[in-house]
Amino acid sequence: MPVLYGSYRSRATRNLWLAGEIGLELELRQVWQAYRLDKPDAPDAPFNTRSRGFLSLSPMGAIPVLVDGDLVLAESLAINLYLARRYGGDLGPRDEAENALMTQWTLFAATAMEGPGLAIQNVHTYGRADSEAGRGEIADKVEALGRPLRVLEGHLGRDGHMVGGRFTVADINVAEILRYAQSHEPLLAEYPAVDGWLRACQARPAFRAMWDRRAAEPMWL
Ligand SMILES: N[C@@H](CCC(=O)N[C@@H](CS)C(=O)NCC(=O)O)C(=O)O
Repeated sequence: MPVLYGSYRSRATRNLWLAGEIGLELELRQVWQAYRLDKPDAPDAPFNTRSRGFLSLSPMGAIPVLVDGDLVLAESLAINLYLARRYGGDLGPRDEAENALMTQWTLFAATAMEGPGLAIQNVHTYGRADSEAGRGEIADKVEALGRPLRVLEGHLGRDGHMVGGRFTVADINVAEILRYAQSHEPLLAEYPAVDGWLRACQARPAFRAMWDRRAAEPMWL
């Protein structure tokens, strides 16, 4: 059985959601991000991203990491593309053209949207949304997201899904990246096709099951 090293409050959500969609049994081995622990370097600290045993799997000290047989794979989006292709049936590509488009949209989201989205989420998470600096930062990041969101609005308005006219790994990868920016509620009002698509993705039972487990995981230890 493939083993996923990670936690529900991390980018492993992408992989856990996908595994739920395809009914793939994954063993989740809990790895805490070091910053979520009071004393990550203490000898009795829970297994975390600075633990020696984990660094031998992930020299970057980052989760998630997938181990499937001899394959050790980092990068959450690469893990999803691999799992979809190997185990996902129609959630993965049906041919090389779909494979290329799934890779394209995944990289599009990772490079054009993840940075600004995470910055918006951090403003909210760390309680800065009501300060002038926080509002200014959000405005900058919303502006940076304008161009990719207009591209997505046109694409989803025409096709309804990212690739192949059906729900695939590309929808999961893009939706999970866009989720960070959702913490700024007014953002998607101008993009009804993106908004409707994202809500539909997040209404799926496999997303809801992942989300409930995430909510049950403590943020800090
Ligand atoms: N691009 C990587 C980013 C991985 C990453 O930064 N993971 C975070 C959690 S979402 C982490 O492990 N941080 C470790 C730490 O800060 O201790 C991916 O998508 O897998």
